[in-house]
Amino acid sequence: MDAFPQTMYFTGLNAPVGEEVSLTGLAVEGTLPPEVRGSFYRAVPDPAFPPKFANDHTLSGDGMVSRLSFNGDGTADYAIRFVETARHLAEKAAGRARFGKYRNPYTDDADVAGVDRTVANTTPVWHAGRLLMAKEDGRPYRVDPVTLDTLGSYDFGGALKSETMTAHVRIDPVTKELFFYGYEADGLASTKVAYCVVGPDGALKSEQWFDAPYCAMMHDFTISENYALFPIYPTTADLERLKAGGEHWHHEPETVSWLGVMPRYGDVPEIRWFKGPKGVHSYHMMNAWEDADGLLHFDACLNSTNAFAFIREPSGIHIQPWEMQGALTRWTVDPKADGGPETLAVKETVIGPPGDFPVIPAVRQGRPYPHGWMLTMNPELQGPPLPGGPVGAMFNLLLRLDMRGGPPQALALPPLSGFNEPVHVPSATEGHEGWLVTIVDQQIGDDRFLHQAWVLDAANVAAGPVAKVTIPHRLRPQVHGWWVPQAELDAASA
Ligand code: V55
Ligand code: FE
Repeated sequence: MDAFPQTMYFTGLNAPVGEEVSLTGLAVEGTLPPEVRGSFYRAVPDPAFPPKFANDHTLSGDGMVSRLSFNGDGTADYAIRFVETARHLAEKAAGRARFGKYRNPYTDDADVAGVDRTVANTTPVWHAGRLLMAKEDGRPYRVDPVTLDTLGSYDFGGALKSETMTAHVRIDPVTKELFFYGYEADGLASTKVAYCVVGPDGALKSEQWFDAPYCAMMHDFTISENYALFPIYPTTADLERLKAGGEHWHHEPETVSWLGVMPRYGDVPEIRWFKGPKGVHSYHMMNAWEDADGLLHFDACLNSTNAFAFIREPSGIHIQPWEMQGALTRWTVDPKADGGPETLAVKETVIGPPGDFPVIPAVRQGRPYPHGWMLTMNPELQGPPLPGGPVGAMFNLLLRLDMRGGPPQALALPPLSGFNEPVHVPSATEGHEGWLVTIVDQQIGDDRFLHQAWVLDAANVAAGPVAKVTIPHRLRPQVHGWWVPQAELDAASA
């Protein structure tokens, strides 16, 4: 196309920006807690060129990596750069899009066949002193955490066999190991999943492959102290459809979901499959944990269908956004129960509201957790939400959930404002819940937006921000972010 399509994916807050900037000395208003010292990295999809196809969407945008640094002297710095993926460089060289549909290389220009087509646009992952920009359709790109220079595609020093690595990794707070998987590990529409454990030194310790029950969009997973848990929801891929130039994903309302459970350090033949309901889907899990009886609890932001219209519609699912049902949902299983996939099933309990972008403190990963935070839509909003993001409307209510049954706490935004996913910043003070940092977007005129970073007391989000930084540049909605404390950045560059 000669111009960006005038669809919701490319207009308003979602209008492409594509400028690389570096701004220093931004003023922090309010009282910045001294503990909020470090960098907030964000993955921001932003297409450098109009797409080949008019029905393109947010998930195809070139990855940009952005850094908001809190300097410790009352100022902040902000920078954003493209990840120089092979794909971005190939398109820049031609001055136009050469790669076609989302995750369908059969729709690419012939002369880019074989070029790595990932856009590294989903999560900045920090582990063992390395910053990786990850997207589930390929291997991550390593980026310099200070300059944001792209250092190249990353395969754990040649050790990784999988062609893909998920954007949703889990880090054990005690062992500091990195747990991840790659699906479609050996190619398009494959059922092969690579389950990987990386030591605290960054060395890949194990990579084991297994077959999923079918090729599903496996966006996120969880670990507990003793298990790895792989959810399979029926958003599926088909090689023949891809070869015919179709969409990578169709959602199948009549197909069952599964939860695969294996001992974290076990062998893949030990995976047990528990049946879940038909047709459901979740992008993000809050956590998983084991109780005193050895039962496993798996807490996910579950929806009655796939949350993305660009997946539902080609699947023939025509419903309005408000017809979707969702809830923070717990699946409980007994990992030691007798039986096989014919008899084992999850026990489902609703434990929270609809919404997405669940956040927990890193120290609670895989453990019981007293509080969790997530985003949702405010049912009492007196005015329009802010159009933007991949579903077309930005979340406008931040919730702090008491997982032990106490009342939730909320921070509501006014009409035409939205939250991006917060990151949690730990506190060194015993008993302090820490802080949240989140970018808030507000529409202040026709195609005019105010973008601010808000710092919130995690225990008291309802009080509103304790500190704010206005970022004097157009920001596109982020996908995910990561907080890196200054001490870890200093240690990595030493
Ligand atoms: C998601 C995002 C992606 C993707 C697949 O938010 C799923 C979910 C930004 O890219 O490729
Ligand atoms: Fe995600």
